Amino acid sequence: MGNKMFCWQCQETGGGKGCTICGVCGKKPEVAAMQDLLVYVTKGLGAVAARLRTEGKSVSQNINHRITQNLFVTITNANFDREAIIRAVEETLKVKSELLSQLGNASDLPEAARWSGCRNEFDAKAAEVGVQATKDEDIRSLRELIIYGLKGLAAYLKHANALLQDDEAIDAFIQSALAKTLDNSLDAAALTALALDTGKYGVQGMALLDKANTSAYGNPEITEVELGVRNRPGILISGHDLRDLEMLLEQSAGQGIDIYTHSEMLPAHYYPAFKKYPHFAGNYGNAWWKQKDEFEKFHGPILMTTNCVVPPAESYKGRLWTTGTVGVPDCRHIPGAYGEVKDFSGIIAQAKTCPPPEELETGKIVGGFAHEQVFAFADKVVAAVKSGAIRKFVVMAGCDGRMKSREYYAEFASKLPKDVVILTAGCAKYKYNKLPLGDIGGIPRVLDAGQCNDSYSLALIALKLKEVFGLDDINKLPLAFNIAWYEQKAVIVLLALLYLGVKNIHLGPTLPAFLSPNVAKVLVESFGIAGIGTVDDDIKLLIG
Ligand code: SF4
Ligand code: SF3
Repeated sequence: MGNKMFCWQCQETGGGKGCTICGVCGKKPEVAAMQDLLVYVTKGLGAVAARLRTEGKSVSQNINHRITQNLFVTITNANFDREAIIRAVEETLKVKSELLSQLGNASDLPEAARWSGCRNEFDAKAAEVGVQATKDEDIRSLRELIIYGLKGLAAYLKHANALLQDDEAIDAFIQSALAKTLDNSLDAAALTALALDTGKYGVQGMALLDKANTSAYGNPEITEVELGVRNRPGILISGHDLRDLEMLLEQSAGQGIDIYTHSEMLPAHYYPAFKKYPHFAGNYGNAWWKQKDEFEKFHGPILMTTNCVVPPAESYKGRLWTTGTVGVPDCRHIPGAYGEVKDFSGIIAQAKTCPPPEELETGKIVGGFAHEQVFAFADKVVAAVKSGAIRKFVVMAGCDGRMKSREYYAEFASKLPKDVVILTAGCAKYKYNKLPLGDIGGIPRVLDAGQCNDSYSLALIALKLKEVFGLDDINKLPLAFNIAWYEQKAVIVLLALLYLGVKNIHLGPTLPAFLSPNVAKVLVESFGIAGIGTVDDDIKLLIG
């Protein structure tokens, strides 16, 4: 091996192959090592929990949550705090040893399930258990595809859990899948089947989160969101956790400050429940990768509830706060376990001492086109398709990122024929949601369903259209998929779409480095997965 680290889980991985000296995201080798170890011990805990289940014993909610939180911690741009990750490893080893004592015979479990060690042994162990510990490139590729899908699924589950929604079947699946990534008897065919099964639970996980969000906050509705700023100090909240936003809005009401959303928190404005707060001011800035510049100009404190956080500049480090699975060394962390009310008084107090944000832009954008809202005007959409006013829909959901090659998506959106509608979700939309793309008979040409997890809404909309048009196959709809990916939530969305039978998905700006040539071949041959080409060629190919 000889590498100081090896990580290839995101689209921006070093040289398109793997980060080996330091992460392009800013992840240092010593943090990467503890993330590798956390994944390893979490696989071990999953294997022990899966065995307990096969023995007919119960697995507590605490264990379920520990596993999903650990996986979430290791997602790209979530946690850069080595100490916090070490504590997670220690806690995992502790609960694992308690569970092991409940098992009759554990000697046949994989080594990850039986291993224990103390802090001074962690680095040596981490060096043995990373991605490259699996020698066969196809097995390694499939194991990582599954693990990254599980990380994305775990993230979505964690948000549902925060709203007191659990689904034991999904946790049981995650645990058994983790165990299977340790099982050397499983061949490529078995692991390919497991990857597709992960997609099935991805759909279930996103459905659970959809239910959690809409039952807590109502169904998203068409909403205009302010892009400008007010003249009072503010707190900027980023990431995907709506429960954190709710608590922050409640605690900051009437305090002389405003709350602004950033990046993936923008869709919070679409929920009826948050509209009652007059200090919920608008959305500030763009996708995650511009945060260094934009956080500087915000002047007030920033709360990161999930990924994507970029290691901050010294100039605003003192204003960056984390909570949940996010961690940044030297930044303040707001604790709070499942079901607890977090205390945001510190960040609110800091906000009051700060100047108001600097204006980045003015105007409004519109969103809120989640399933119920789109179903409400389905007649109009169907009529527009039948009359030919809408020729096609293109799903352009997913992630944004810093690579220049992503300009492709802005160009693709602007060059699309005027009778094509974009369906989007996730932070990918920032490449085109502020372009003047107009509407078709009152239907905006960019329909934003929400966060990346709300890609579930796009799937429901597609299934609804299939039903309305009386089609037997989702692939017969006038619908193309041109998805931008960056981190592991996009991996679970992709696996979910494959499970739903969607074919010919274009994935860019590059295909994952973790797909070996043989695994990529299976995805191309069985599902028609393809990369992207030039904008003009792809418009011809996808729109005709
Ligand atoms: Fe590199 Fe991406 Fe891993 Fe960060 S998450 S170390 S950029 S592959
Ligand atoms: Fe964006 Fe990180 Fe993926 Fe939720 S905030 S989509 S990249």
